[in-house]
Amino acid sequence: GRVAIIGLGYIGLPTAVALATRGVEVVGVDVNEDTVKAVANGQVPFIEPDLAVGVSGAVSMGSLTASTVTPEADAFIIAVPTPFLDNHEADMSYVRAAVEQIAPRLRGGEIIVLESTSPPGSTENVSRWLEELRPDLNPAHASEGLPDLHVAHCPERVLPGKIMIEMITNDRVVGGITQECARKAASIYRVFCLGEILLTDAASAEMSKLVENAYRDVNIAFANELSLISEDLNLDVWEVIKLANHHPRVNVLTPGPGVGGHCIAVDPWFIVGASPELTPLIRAARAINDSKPHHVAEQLIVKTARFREPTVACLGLAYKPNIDDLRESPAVAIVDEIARVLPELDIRVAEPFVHVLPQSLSSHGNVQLQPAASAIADADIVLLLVDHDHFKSLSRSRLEGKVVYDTRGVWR
Ligand code: SAJ
Repeated sequence: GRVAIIGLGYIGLPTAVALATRGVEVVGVDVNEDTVKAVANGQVPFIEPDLAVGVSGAVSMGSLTASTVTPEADAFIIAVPTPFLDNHEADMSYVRAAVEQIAPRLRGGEIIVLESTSPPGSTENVSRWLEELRPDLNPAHASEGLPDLHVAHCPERVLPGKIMIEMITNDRVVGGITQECARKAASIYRVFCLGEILLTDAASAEMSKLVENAYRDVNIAFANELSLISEDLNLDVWEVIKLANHHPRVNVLTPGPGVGGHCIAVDPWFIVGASPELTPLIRAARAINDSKPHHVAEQLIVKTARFREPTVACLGLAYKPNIDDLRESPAVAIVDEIARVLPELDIRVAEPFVHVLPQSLSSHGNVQLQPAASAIADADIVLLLVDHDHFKSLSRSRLEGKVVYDTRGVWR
C-alpha cells in the first residue's frame, strides 16, 4: 500500500526514507514548496548523518516522491511540528491542518498515525476531528456500520544526530484509540523497526513520550544545579560527578550551558499543562535549565572586567555537539545576551556547522563569525559553548595565557 507522510522535517523525512528504501510507496507531503522541490530532486534541506544518501537513493528507486498536496493513501503519518505557545500550551494548529488535508482523501479502512509529540488527549482529538469532518466514516468510536478508520499515536523518539540508526533500532510505542487501531498502525513500523513494538492505548503512548523527555530534563537539571553548587564551593563539578558515577547505581548526567532543542525544553510543559498542581519537580527542573544561559552570560561578563578592551571567542552555537541545529540553542542565547549587555565587546563566534550568523546575532554590530583557530588566537577569553568534536581536536596549546570558560567540561 501507499503511505503519505505529512511533514518532511527531522522526523517525517527519515521515516519516509526508512519505508521507501524497503520498497513501500511513499509520498512525502509538505506545505513548504522549497522542501518539496529539494526532496523531489533527491536532496535534503538540513544536515543529518546518512539521511542525504537515503533520500537520493529512495527517490532514484522511484519509491519516494514529494508533493505539496496530500494524496489518497492507505496510511497517513502526521509528523508536523507541535511547538509551544507563550502560555506553555502546545500549538496543535499544524496537526489540525494535516487532519483537514487528510480527511477529504479518506475512503474507509485507512490508518492515521500521529507521530508529533503531543499533549495528553491529542490522539483522541484527532479522531474527533475526523469524526466531525467525515461523518460518513467511523474513527473507531462512532456509530457502528460505517467504514472504520484506524487512529493511533506512535511518538517519535530518535536522537537528532543519530536519527537514521535510532529510527531502525529503537523500540517503538504504538497507542491506538482501540487495540485494533494499535495493531494496524504497528504493521507500518514493522517494515523497518528492528526494536520491540509495544502496543498500548493512545493516552499512555502520549504520556510515555512526554515522560521520557521530562525524565531527561529533570536529570540534566540535577547536573546543572550541581554545577552551580560546585562553583559556589570552588569545586570542579566534572570531577565530583565522575567520582559519584563510580557508584553502581548513580549516573549523573552532564552539566552544560542550558538545555536546547525543540523537545526536552518543551515537552515537560505539556505534562505541567495537564496537571498544573502536581508538577513542582518538573517545573523546578525547567526553571533551573532555563536559567543556566543567563548564568553563563553573567559569569562571562564578570570575567571581561579585568581587561581593558577584551576580545572573546565563543565556540559553538548549535544546541548540542556535531549537528547544525540552532533551534532554542542556549549558546545563541548566551552570545546574544553578552553582545547586548556589552555592545563594545569584540565577540568572535566559531561554529563549523554554519556559514552565516543567525539574524539574532548578526544584528549586533560586535559579533562576527570566524574559524575557531583564528577566533581563539585573537581572543583574551575563550568561552566553550558546544562540545563539537572539531573543538575537542584543537590543540590545547592554543589556549595558553587565555582565560578559559568551558561550560561543557571538554578541557578540564
Ligand atoms: N544536555 C546536557 N547534558 C546532558 C545531556 C544533554 O546539557 O547530559 C543538553 C544538550 O546539550 C542539549 C539538550 O540537553 O542542549 C537536549 O539534548 P539531548 O541530546 O538530550 O536530546 P534531544 O533534544 O536532541 O533529543 C531528545 C531525545 N530524548 C531523550 O533522550 C529522552 C530523543 O530521543 C527524542 O526523540 C527527542 O528529544 C525528541 O524529539 O523528543
